[in-house]
Amino acid sequence: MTTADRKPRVFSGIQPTSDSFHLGNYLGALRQWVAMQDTADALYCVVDQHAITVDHDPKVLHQRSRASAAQLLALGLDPERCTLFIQSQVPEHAMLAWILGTETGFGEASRMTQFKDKSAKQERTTVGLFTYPVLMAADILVYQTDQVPVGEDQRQHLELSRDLAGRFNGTYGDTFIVPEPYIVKETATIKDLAEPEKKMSKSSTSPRGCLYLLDEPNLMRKKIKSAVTDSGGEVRYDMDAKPGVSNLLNIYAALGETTVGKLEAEYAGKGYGDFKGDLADVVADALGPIAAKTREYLADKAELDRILTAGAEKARHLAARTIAKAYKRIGFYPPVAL
Ligand code: ATP
Ligand code: LTN
Repeated sequence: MTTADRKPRVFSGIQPTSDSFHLGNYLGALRQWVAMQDTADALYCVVDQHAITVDHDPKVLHQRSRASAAQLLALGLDPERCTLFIQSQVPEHAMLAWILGTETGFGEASRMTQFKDKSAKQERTTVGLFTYPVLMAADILVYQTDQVPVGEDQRQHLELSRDLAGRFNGTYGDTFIVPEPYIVKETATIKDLAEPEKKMSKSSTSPRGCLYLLDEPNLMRKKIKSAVTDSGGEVRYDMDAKPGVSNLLNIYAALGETTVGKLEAEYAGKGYGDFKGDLADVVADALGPIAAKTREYLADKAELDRILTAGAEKARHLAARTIAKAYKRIGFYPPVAL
């Protein structure tokens, strides 16, 4: 079979670092994950090994990995149509990360902006946080991935993955597919509702800035209605002059299955109040049901474990093939069977 005959391989990951995903995760990445199940051979991973690169509590991490998987299922991932698993259940990621670390320049890793941001916020910075992007490259390359759906903030990490694949292939012979980023322009960076010059993030300093998928619908409404808008009451898209309203327009267009242009026309002559009131309903209607569905998946522990184990087994089969190839190219002995 040639590349043209088969569905593209898609891989992406999300960290279990909060009790709930947020609207930025959803519009920037997770919505694409759901859609790509039908067009691609998709693998999705809860990357718990990335989550320990900052301080963590083992019990909380374990619980959040489970809650993350349940949310992904509630959002529409279907284990019959994609492979969903937890990173630590597939040791091949860490095996490849070691190899790729030896291909990564120290200066190259030092230029990663996420490392600079995150290490500045930590009391102690670890080698693990520094090599985080190398593990991410391993996640992607170990599955011979064609496309990686992520938000804009991950573009630099993807560039590193591409460089490492190309470098390894150049030195040792063709081993890895060089992956492409899949970033949807309109929702590539959803902004914080209270500080629209920053990206929406769980580490938002304002309690109303980040809209969580598991928030109560009334809280979602409140957060939208209290979102910072700009001076001048006009509902018009201009990311530089009106970042608050423009961010809300992007959110509305994405969740309401419409376009920014149509929304501008619809709200011409109306104030921010009407616009935000309607958007509050759109958000609460679209995201409101996710919490109950998540609780349902969490209530059946045995079934959730079954889904995740089956996913990890499928993923391991694929990953082991790449490891066998890479080990041979490097001059390693093959891993012994247990
Ligand atoms: P943090 O809050 O520490 O920045 P995070 O919310 O970005 O973490 P991740 O697990 O790092 O969570 O990201 C998961 C996915 O969500 C990634 O593909 C990332 O690009 C995307 N993403 C995160 N925040 C946003 C955002 N504000 N807009 C668009 N996409 C986002
Ligand atoms: N660093 C990513 C999470 C992540 C990831 C990946 C995304 C880890 N491994 C592989 C895509 C592909 C982030 O979203 N912060």
